[in-house]
Amino acid sequence: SGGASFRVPMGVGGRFGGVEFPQGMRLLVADDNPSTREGILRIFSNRGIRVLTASTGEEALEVLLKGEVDVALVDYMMPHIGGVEVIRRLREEEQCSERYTYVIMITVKDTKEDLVLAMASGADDYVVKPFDPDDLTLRVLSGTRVMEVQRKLRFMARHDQLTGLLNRRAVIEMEEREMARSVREGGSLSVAMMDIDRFKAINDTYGHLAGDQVLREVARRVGSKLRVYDVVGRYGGEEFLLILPGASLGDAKRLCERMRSAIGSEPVLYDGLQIPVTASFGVAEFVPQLTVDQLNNLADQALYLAKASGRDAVRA
Ligand code: GH3
Ligand code: MG
Ligand code: MG
Ligand code: MG
Repeated sequence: SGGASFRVPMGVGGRFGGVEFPQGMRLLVADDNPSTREGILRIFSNRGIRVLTASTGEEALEVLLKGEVDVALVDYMMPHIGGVEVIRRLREEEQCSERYTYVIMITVKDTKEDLVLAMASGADDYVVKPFDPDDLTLRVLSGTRVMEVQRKLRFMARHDQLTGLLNRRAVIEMEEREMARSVREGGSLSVAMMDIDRFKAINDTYGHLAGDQVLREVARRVGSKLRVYDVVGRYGGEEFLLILPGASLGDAKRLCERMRSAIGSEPVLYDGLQIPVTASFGVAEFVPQLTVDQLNNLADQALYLAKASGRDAVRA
């Protein structure tokens, strides 16, 4: 087969040249044959899908394990690490994450045994060389649809629907990641627990829908004061957890002061009502050996001090 394994088709992109892929999709083409790679690149160029290439199994695996590819076309026959092994290792890694890559095996082998082996190793689909560009386009399209659903589900699993912030699980995951980074790189890390003051009274006075609007607006005001690397999530009902990488205790207190003042700066408007709102903050600095629970407990204790001091306050 060699260079002839891929014939440049008439009118590349063919009848399905007008196919629209979901936005922001990334495609990996892993094949040791340069002309196959070029042929596939041509099919998908200027089609609204970003294409990366790999010429060895090792390279393919490196790209795939970063989890940044949506659909991968993986050649069956590559020297050293072949396609079956690439997919097998990818699937192994994916078991301990919430990521998934849609994999299409490219093969010249079309005996049942080889296809069974490819699919059993974790491929979602296969194409047989020499393939028809329209056929390949449609199979990739089908893969991007699966990945779009996966993206939506992943987003929903990590975000709070009311405020659009990270949810409790996702913000704790970020906290764990930043704690590990701080241990590794020795940088400062602080966290803050923030809680809206007398929120029950807001619900009781103005109604639950007004309370929801206050939650959304407070989330927006906090978000507007965050630095690029800061993260905020909805930790509980009207409680938020802030992760502040690089911030010493003093930095974190100053940051929270800015947020506190932004939250209380003006009333929240809802249905012609003006609802005054304030929040209290408890700040804690991470030191190695602390667990997530211990760190959050320290922030919680500081929050209690802020509440006890009369609320609308920051304490460490
Ligand atoms: P404190 O200043 O001590 O924090 O008083 P508080 O009233 O804010 O604290 P408490 O924990 O007693 O009340 C929290 C209230 O938040 C109770 C609960 O009904 C309300 N809440 C929790 N989640 C939501 C939500 O999603 N929407 C609305 N509207 N209310 C919520
Ligand atoms: Mg090959
Ligand atoms: Mg409260
Ligand atoms: Mg509370």
